[in-house]
Amino acid sequence: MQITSIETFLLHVPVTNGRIEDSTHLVTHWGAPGCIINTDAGIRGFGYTGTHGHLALDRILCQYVLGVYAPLLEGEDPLEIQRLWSKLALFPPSVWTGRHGISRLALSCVDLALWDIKAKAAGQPLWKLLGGDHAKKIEAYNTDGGWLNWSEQRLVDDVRQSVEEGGFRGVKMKVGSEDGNRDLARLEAVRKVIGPAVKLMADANGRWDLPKALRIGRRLKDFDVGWIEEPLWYDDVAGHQALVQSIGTPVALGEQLDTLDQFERFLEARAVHFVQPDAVRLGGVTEWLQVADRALASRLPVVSHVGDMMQIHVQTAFAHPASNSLEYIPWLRGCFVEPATAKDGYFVRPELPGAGTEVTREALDLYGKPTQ
Ligand code: 0YR
Ligand code: MG
Repeated sequence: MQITSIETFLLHVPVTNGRIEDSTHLVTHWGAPGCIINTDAGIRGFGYTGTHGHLALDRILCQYVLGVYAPLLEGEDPLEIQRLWSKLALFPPSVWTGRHGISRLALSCVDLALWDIKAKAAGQPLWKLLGGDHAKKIEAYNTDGGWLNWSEQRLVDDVRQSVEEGGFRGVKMKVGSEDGNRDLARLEAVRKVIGPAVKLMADANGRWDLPKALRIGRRLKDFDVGWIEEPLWYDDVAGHQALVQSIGTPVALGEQLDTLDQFERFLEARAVHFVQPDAVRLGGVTEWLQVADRALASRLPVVSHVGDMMQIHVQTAFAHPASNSLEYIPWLRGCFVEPATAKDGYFVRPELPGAGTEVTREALDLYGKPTQ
């Protein structure tokens, strides 16, 4: 098989209620810049990443795929993913201009499209191609709620609905308010409404300094918080290590890390308990698998961050033994041929051949933006 051409696309899809906030981000649209890799076999591979919908940055991303990576891919065999991944990731002119950030996101678009081709060529969903487990149960916890810009009443109503109507066995809420006591009051209110059986996670999105994280972190066990996510600045390994040794609540992180090497530093330091790789911020499924294997070797659970809005991470969850639960955020669900679905608190196993990344024509028409 040969790659014949590469196209790019860009989706901007409104988030729930048009605006959400955590302690560091304000998001109105989820961005999905991506690419379609065409082959001489007629198979088309779809890959994309996830952004906060900044038009100029999203266009640079599309341009990176087209201008830098497409010429390196044309004429190549798309099934040789490891070789192509190295060819792109280690492309000599990009040594100083792009090993992280935009180049990594662009690499993930390409990598997902290549895995989509490989799985379609095999006539199997990706989880099966990777040797997954059809009988496995992937627990869904709801992340689309608990936003920091919501009042306590709205927060409480929302988690009640998630549990009673949505069937979720876990919810995540944002913390990292200016006033730490506001966070504690909201945690108390939420734990009260969901009762002791439902899992409760808290996400500070990198907002606290170590003293604040220690003060609030020590209180989290009062509300049986399952993990505190990104308590400190993203790449502060020593800070997380100190925190882990001082509070009783487990620490989760990984959504801002974009290489295996960064994960290795946290794992070596034992500064993380729940490992949260995101295939669309790392260099795709290829590097996600490396991180997940590394976590497995440390006997730590993998709970992916879903910048892809679940499509690829449902596949990797069914594929990988360390990954048994996943966050639920439905913002992009309407865009895919086989949308990721949770039912009665568990993810439904994908059945169509491919990586689950194929976008519908209708979604491209409805949410598509010009890529330059
Ligand atoms: C805005 N998930 C997160 C929102 C999310 C953010 O980016 O989706 O809160 O990335 O922390 O765990
Ligand atoms: Mg998070």
